[in-house]
Amino acid sequence: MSLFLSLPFLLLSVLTASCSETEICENSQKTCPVVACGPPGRDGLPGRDGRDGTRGEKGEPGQGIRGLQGPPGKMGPPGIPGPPGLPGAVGQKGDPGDSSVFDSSQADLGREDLLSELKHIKNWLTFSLGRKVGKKLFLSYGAKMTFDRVKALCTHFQASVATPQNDAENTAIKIVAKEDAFLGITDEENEGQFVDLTGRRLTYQNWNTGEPNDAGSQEDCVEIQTDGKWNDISCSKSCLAVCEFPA
Ligand code: FUC
Ligand code: CA
Ligand code: CA
Repeated sequence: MSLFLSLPFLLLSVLTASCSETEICENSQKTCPVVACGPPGRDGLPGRDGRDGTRGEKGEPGQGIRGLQGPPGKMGPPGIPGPPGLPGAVGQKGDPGDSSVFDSSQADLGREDLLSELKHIKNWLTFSLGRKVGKKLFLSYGAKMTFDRVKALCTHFQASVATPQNDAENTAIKIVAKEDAFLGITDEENEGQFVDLTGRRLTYQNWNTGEPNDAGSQEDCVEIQTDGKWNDISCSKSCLAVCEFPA
């Protein structure tokens, strides 16, 4: 074979060799026309991260050292005011007044108007706070204290410790007192002989069954229970203060 004749064959051989060694067969249309594709290409780059998975369960508590104590909490509500103290000593006599200073034009209300206004205010107070029976107005102080303190409190307000003299008064005290309250009755002087605070023997009584029993030989005061019945108790127990006012 002459060199001239063998040239096309030689060219085809060179072409075939270069194609099978260098081209990657990605697209069937780009493949080499004659020779089959070469070995598989190298691995591509890794894909992007997937989406977050679902939340796992709560872990066990840690065992690290305990944190510092937090700041103190908010202040609680104020307590109820204590009973007023005992009245102080009477002061010295003041200087005489100067009637020329009095300006009658300032006295808008006449005596009648003032009395009428006072009556209204008394009615409001009785309606909202107390119970009136005859000439007695019963008012609760709303706080519990020993018998001595109840006596001092009622005296301070020019009143007496509530002392029922009939069923109507006993019911009024029961309504005013929302808890067990002291009555103005004791047997401190003579055991078993109950008297009011002026020393008079009782003309009305409403003892609970089995009372008075002087339990523990220490019961010389009297409480009215929420059902209106009476029980003798220790004077150092704390009960509601209920006073009776002249009305
Ligand atoms: C009854 C009363 C006492 C006391 C006691 C808890 O014995 O007579 O006064 O209240 O109960
Ligand atoms: Ca007694
Ligand atoms: Ca008793």
